[in-house]
Amino acid sequence: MDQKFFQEGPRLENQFRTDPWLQSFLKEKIPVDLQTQWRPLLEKLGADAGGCLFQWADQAERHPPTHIPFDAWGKRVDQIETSEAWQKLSDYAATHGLIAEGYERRHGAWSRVLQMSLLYLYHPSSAIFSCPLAMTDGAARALEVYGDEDLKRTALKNLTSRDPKKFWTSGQWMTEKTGGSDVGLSLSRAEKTAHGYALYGSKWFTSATTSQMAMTLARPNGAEAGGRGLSLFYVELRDANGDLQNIRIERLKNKLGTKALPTAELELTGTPARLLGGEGGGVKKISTLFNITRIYNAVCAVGYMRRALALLQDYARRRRVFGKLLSEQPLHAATILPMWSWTWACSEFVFEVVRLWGREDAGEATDEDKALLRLYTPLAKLYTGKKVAALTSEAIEAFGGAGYVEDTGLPKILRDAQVLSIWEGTTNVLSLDTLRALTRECPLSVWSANIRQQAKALNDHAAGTALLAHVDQLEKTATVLLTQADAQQAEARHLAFALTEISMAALMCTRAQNSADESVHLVARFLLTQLKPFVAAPEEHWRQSMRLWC
Ligand code: MFK
Repeated sequence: MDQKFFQEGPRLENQFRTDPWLQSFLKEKIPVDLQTQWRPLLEKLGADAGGCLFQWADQAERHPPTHIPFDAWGKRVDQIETSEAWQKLSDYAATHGLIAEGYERRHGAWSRVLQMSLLYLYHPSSAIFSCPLAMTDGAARALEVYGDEDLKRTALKNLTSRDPKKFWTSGQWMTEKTGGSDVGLSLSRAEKTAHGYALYGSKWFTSATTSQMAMTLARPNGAEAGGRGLSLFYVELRDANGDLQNIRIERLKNKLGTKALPTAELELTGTPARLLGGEGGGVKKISTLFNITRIYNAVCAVGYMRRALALLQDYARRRRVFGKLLSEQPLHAATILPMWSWTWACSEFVFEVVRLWGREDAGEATDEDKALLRLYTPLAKLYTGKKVAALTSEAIEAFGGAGYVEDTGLPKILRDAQVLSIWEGTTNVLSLDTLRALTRECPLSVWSANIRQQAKALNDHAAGTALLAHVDQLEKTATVLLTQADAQQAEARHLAFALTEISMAALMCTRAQNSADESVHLVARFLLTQLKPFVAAPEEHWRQSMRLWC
């Protein structure tokens, strides 16, 4: 071999045009007139994801935010400086309607599908500007639901603006030292003032601290303990002079990844706030936000899975080893089979959630749609959060040593992907939320009836029979499990995974029925091979684990 050999690195072509799943989904699931209307915008996002967005994201990563607590004369200023590129990512998001598209509702019940397709293309080249966008969208929805007319005319307009000069982002300050998971333990207090409320307390994880506003929780004096005693508040960070309103920034977090995103610890020292939707019920009210950020999380996860595979596919077509291109090696093909299949399955499932969300937003959701949206939101978040970390790990391994070297840009994907199983609720918290959904808004019978209906409509009788057997098995086991407090908790993750995989298989088999796309058929067949009967683990195992290892 030539001593001057240099391996060509992976290139990113137009990320819309070259995305087999998104192209196929658009063609087979979206009304034809909308496809025609959407294509130019998606083409642009796809081109920019491998162009200007990619470059800005790289610059933003190279110039992470800094916290300047004091000015030269000792005055406390608490500035967070971010890069120019970070601002460009924000401006781009506004101009291209990354939030606005969901609220203008130009495409009726399909608006969220377009909006989330834009996010899917934008996110992997955004240095996680997608995180402020997620919270902004959640806040916009919370203002639609709980805001008064004044906030709808002002803050909501800014959050959903396409004008970069008017566009606002929002923070979501939920986590305190007492708990990211058990939010009801929050210690922040709200005192009534002549003009509203003043908030006091520590917020331990506040991302997008450069936002103009935030949604947060605090307990009014005398309110009961727990989540129901908390209230939801609207906060504007700065006054008319640009000074922080009784907010001290303690420090920026030094995180494993998401380095361009400013995440800070804050102290609220009498921060003026407006109550949203009356006192109490704070956890319930803020679930309006976090159910949206969880959908964003899932869209970002499949966006990252796609990005890892785009890079790997291009590389495998350039990398020659043992006399052949990597792309021509059977072991490579076998290795990427599950990676591609799960990416398709996850993408299809996540966009089913988005479709249901769009129907709910447009007031077109049936009771079944609403119930499934409630169940599928935690499932999509928890399942894709886990898969993306495993898949990006496998993908960087396929690059060999290059995957472990910072300046290839590959390790960053793995680091950033890891946050997706943590942020907005860990896998276990989301598994418990799945139980909550099953005991309240979406009884198991609603889910099983939906899957049975899909299975019975299949022309492929073998596939239909297999799906029915898995639903029967799951329902039998889970019905008993859901009557036992400890056992249902112990099995919650296992149950959530099984529900997701059966739902994905049904979705892909249903699509395969009328699909001309070979990949759809391959993924449907692959998924059927992956389903395992849902059997609860012996209780003595986790009880012993608790005794020996907890
Ligand atoms: C991207 C870069 C990021 C940078 C790094 C970030 C690192 C991570 C930082 C973090 O801390 S992220 C963590 C964010 N935190 C969360 O996502 C919260 C996780 N915890 C939960 O979701 C818990 O399940 C929950 C706080 C909701 C449990 O609280 P409770 O008070 O014990 O719940 P409870 O009593 O079951 O429910 C209270 C009400 O809310 C009930 O309604 P009612 O009042 O009508 O009875 C529930 O039905 C309702 N509810 C709870 N979850 C819901 C929901 N309603 C709809 N959807 C849900 N998901």
